[in-house]
Amino acid sequence: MLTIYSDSHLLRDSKTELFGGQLVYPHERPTRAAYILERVKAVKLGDIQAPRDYGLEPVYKVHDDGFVKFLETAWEEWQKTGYKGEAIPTCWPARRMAMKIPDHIEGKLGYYALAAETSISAGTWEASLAAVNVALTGAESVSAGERAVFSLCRPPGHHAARDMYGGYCFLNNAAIAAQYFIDQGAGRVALLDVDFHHGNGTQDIFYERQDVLYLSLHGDPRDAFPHFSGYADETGLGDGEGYNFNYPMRPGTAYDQWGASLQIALNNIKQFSADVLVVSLGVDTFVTDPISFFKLKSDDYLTCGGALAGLSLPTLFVMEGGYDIDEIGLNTVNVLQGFEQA
Ligand code: 6XA
Ligand code: ZN
Repeated sequence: MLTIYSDSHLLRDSKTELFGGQLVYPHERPTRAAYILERVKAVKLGDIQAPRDYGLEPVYKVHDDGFVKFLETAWEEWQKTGYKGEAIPTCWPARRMAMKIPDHIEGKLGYYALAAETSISAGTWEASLAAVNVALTGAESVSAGERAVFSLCRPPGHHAARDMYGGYCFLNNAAIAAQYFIDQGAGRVALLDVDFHHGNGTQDIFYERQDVLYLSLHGDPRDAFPHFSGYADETGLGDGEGYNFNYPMRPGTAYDQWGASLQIALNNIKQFSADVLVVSLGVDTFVTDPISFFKLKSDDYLTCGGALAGLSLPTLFVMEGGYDIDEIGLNTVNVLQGFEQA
């Protein structure tokens, strides 16, 4: 399997994550991608290619103009204030307040952030845009006839909505890739999200559409981030009604139950008769993940990859989360090898 990778992810190296009331070194850190790449090489998964540059047009197809411009200039604006730390939002347009975009960067951060753990730092914009190019290059290779491609994106993307960032995500790599497939003539794209967290951003982007089916297996939002999205009764709106499937699961869920939900999701993808599959691939479902509560084992990722291959669809894997860094390479590449060996 071909892997798309760029060193530009190293530009995203924030020093602060607001976690448990402390500022800690972020779980979403550069060594994640380094360890995955190391495993890709160790098992000789296939060629590793650098991304091409697609510019901003594909980004604007999925994200709001003002949001993109905000991300592009946020770090510069923040620095001009003279604040010493990284850019962290501290106030929001909460219930019954004005939904206006303020001029001051503090206000803009609150307007565009969906959570406070994700600091904006030097290089964040450049790395986020590079991750989009990694996803798009993978999508172009799949469009050109590759059976499956792995886009080793970092930072991740599935929490990034049309006009919101957070949950370690800025631009929605998988959604931008799905839109690219549509623009290349795919009639129906299935976007399956197997990261531990609900991809509220991807759901938001395609919620009123029936050309992109979104399905997500995740920690029940009653217990897990993003808490305010990912319930089973969120089924789509308008034209999109019936084209959004959430499978929330409780703390302690192991592969017996997780795999059963996966089978239901795969059956829904079959019924949809998708032309192409995009997988938002997170391995924070792993038993020892430091921020999650499922109990998947390393071998389960091989089984999962095999099940995905059963759809017999051209497939783009887009990297999302996973924070047990010692095992992230093994677990991620197990999905890809399970897929290839099926
Ligand atoms: C913030 C948790 C962010 C989760 C990020 C993630 N307390 N998303 O892995 O898939
Ligand atoms: Zn996650």
